[in-house]
Amino acid sequence: MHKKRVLITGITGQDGYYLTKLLAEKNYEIYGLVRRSSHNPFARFDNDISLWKKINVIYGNMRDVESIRRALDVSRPDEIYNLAALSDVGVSFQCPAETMEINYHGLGKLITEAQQMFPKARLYQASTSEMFGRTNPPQSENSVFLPVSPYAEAKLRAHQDYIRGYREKYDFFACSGILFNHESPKRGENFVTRKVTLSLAKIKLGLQDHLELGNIDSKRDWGFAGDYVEAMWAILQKEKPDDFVISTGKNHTVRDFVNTAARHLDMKLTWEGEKENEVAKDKDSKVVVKINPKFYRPNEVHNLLGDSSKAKKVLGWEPKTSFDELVKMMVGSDVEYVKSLKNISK
Ligand code: F7E
Repeated sequence: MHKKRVLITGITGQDGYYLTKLLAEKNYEIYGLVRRSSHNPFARFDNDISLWKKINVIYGNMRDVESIRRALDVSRPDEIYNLAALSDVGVSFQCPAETMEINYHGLGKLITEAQQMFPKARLYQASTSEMFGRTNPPQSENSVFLPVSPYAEAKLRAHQDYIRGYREKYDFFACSGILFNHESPKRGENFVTRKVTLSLAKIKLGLQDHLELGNIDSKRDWGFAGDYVEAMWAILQKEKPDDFVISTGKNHTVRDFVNTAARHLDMKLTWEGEKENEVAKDKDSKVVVKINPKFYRPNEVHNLLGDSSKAKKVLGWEPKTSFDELVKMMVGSDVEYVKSLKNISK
């Protein structure tokens, strides 16, 4: 039987890790476009060397059309997953042009080449709930898009011009998953969930004094990245290309996330004060969480809550991991990680 071939951009990120794991189990031949870096780009695969060895690495990046062409030529993909992006929403306000270059024009280069070289290939685009921006929850495939950040604007243009556009103009099998926030122990340390679990683990084990956060009232629909890559794959297996909202249908504030993570560390937090002066104290009245307006964004998405009933009906996809299980998993992993840091410093 023909072994399926896949090209994954952004393979070194959180979702790249879980998708690689899934597709390796499904016996795909895996090719990854990897940006050269003086750091180890495969740090996330460190505990999983045998998985890392399954990746055929092609160096290149989303700015460089020659490298994209080469990646397509070498991989001859049946399926393409475009996970490469500047994904930090807060940072995108500081570098809007770079965000547009990677998140919009990058997909443009990839899909233009792919459609010409491999018109039968199937392409998955990592679209995002950020595109809904200020739209009232719950958000579904039928909701309007009201993006409020450079990140969301670039992703929305990519979604409209290249995914819907190529599907309609060229009959190209271009799909997107409109994924709501998805987290895991492999999440980057700048995203709020991982920042919280890592910082609280460090505080608990005496390696950090306190944690500083921005807007703790914003609400997100947080799921587990390991569940969400199964939806990505399922989207590309359907007869017709389409777009799907992928979410849990439950949301929580950042403050809830902090409280839940603290509970899994046996820390009981008490909140007092208001706005910039709000703090959380532990049972000994020591301040462990403070607000720092430095982490406020120029424009905020306040309330995301996905309705993924279409994914359930058409793909048979449902999240398996609850919010509490997700937080517990991240806290547990960070406690082990922080213990290993303590051993190194001994
Ligand atoms: O922020 C608030 C922040 O950076 C979540 C990306 O994967 O999901 C992610 O985007 C919320 C925001 O994720 C801090 O203001 C408070 O309201 O973890 P985040 P995000 O912006 O929702 C979507 C679906 C994507 O597509 C993106 O690529 O938490 N918040 N205090 C903070 N956020 C951060 N990062 N740091 C803080 O100190």
